[in-house]
Amino acid sequence: MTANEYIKVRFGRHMDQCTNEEIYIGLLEYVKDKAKDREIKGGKKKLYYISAEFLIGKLLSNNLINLGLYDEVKAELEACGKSLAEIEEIEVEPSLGNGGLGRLAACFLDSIATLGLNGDGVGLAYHMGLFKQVFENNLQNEVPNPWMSEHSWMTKTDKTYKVDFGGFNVQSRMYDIDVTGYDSVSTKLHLFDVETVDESIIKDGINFDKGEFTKNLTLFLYPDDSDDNGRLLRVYQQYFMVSNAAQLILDEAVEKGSNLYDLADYAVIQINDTHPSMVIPELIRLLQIRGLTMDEAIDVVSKCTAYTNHTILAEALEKWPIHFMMKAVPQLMPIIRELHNRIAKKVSDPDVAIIKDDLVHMAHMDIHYGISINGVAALHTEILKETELNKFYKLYPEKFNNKTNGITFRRWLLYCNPELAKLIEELIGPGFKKDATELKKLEQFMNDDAVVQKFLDVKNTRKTVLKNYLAKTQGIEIDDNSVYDIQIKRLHEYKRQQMNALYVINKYFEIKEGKKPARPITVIFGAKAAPAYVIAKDIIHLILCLQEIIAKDPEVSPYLKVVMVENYNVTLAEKLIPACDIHEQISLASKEASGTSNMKFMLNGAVAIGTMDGANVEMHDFVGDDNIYIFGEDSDTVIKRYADASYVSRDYYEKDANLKKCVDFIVSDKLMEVGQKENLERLYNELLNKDWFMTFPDFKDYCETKEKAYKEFENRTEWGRKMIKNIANAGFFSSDRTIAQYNEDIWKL
Ligand code: Z16
Repeated sequence: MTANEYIKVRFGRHMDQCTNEEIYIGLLEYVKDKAKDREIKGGKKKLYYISAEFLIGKLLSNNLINLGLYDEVKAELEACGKSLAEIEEIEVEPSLGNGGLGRLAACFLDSIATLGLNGDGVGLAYHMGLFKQVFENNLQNEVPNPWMSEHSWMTKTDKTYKVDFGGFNVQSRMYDIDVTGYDSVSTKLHLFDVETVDESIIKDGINFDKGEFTKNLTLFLYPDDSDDNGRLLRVYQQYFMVSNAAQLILDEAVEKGSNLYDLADYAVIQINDTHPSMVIPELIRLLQIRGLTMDEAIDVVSKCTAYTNHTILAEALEKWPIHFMMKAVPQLMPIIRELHNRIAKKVSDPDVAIIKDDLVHMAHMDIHYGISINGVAALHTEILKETELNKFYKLYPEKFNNKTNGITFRRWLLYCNPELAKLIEELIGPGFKKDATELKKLEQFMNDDAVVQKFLDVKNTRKTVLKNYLAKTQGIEIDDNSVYDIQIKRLHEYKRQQMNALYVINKYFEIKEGKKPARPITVIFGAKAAPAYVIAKDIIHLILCLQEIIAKDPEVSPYLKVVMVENYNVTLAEKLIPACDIHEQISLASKEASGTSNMKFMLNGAVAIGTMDGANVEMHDFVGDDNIYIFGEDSDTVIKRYADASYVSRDYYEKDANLKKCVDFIVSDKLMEVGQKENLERLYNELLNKDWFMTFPDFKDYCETKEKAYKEFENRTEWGRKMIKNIANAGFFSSDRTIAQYNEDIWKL
């Protein structure tokens, strides 16, 4: 049945007689039906990817592509005067993640299904996604971001579980979202919810009553990224997630014939950051209830779980106070103590203990009682082994392994950049869609100027698409003849948006002094700050103030434009990334575990300016010095600076007149005209007295490297070759490769 026929049956009318809403609902149900037809016939062993976040993005087009229906449906719509783009606008993006970690989980689900692996995601059905960001008076405000509606990708199942907390219990319900593999099977994302959640307790912005757990349990996603906001509610959420997951895992194993002693033949669990770590004691607890001894239960569970670490930032390695655990999940504490005692008997070093200073170290539990621990890029895994987790590495060298992150090429090329996908297919055939390494074949065209021109043309097309999109959706005008220089990621000091802002100030002064750039520059930012992260919000304030000042300055505005897009999310990323010329990957070396937008930009023919950090290091290995702009101190230097506490930001400020001038501008009268004194002074003082992420030592090199990049951008043909080199070498960063490696080394499905 075609979509058209389906809609006719559903609404009793032909598509051209339906409203856009009706067509959307019709297509949604049509896709769900088709996905069901492809449901994987489960093998014996199954992967459970448990994650507090799945940043899946809109699903309609993605599913149509993966089901092979995209062209057909697009044509059917066009035949009755509709466009898929306008139907898509009706879909609300489910923002069930903060950033990289959640988006990675979504890319992984796509690849698991595409590779035909027996694996499901397990997470929470937060009623509100991550907050919606609105700008007012050059400041970030947060408002709720509801996304659930009557017609959604979630299907209510009849699975319900009882989850016990200290003093009360709740009944859960499982909702399923189909995960359609590309030209393959479909698997499932299971999201758990409680029926007692009450959206009416939300008041002014995103505030709500923190005490009423039955009403707020799955109300909000925690708006943190690499920041541990040590809240009791988070423990409740995490336990709710893993208790449901553990009950589901045991049920499914038993159903397939497990006697529970052989659970590891039926289930492997990937623990995404430490958020799902309580699945270990919870499974042990449930196995004891089902008749195993403590010894046996520990033995069984120790063969089933694997842990992924996504950051070395200490504040993000969760440590829960025992009194939190005793209040929320008292039934787990005897088990955690037992797990602790067994290790303490063998290893006396308190640094590897599970319980220390009345805190439960979740990562320590994962490492001692799991089969694998992996980092998310080569450098990151080395840092874990050599410094952060060195004592564990010495205990269990065989458990440590690297799995460099990846992205799904379906969403991040085929869907978001159809013009580029088409050009690639014309040049090397369609094989790259299933085997991303085939992109390497594009290198043969690097010296063919006519082909190079086609890549430049595609980029220009996408730049105009972005220009029109921003005009329509955000009321922002940009010049599509300018160079688009883009930094989009969560706002965090270690990612150093503040350094980019200082560069903007530097450029502002240059233009004022008569040194005009060869071509206008558009510096685009997109970033949400965690609502409680004060300095991050001050950095947003600075950027918005710069945007206003420069826009109002007729001497500067023809040459420089700053744009901070509002409410940066997956949908915006899909528009920004294909249009980008230069992308900013400027974290302080050693701090960005991997980064994944860097891979998306590379695949779409943008050239990076970046530090030797995270996956940038591997990108550099692939494309070489001429096709990526590397600057700044390396991770060894940075790690030493922290170790000997030798960094004094004020020294740099006082020795470098240009840097001083830029930093002083933050608190200048000019900025105070549009900004808030309190915020700007706080940021200024932070940089001058702390600058914990060392922007000052890298600033000069950063400015010089950017000048070099802008200069080389003017040689259009040479630039086009750089673009091709990047695209041709992006194949390694397909999440299909990453998932194949997880399966080969850890899951063994
Ligand atoms: C997150 O997005 C990441 C790490 C973390 O501990 C928590 C959250 Cl919410 C990010 C890393 O910062 C990033 O470098 C990495 O690419 C991404 O996780 C996926 O691994």
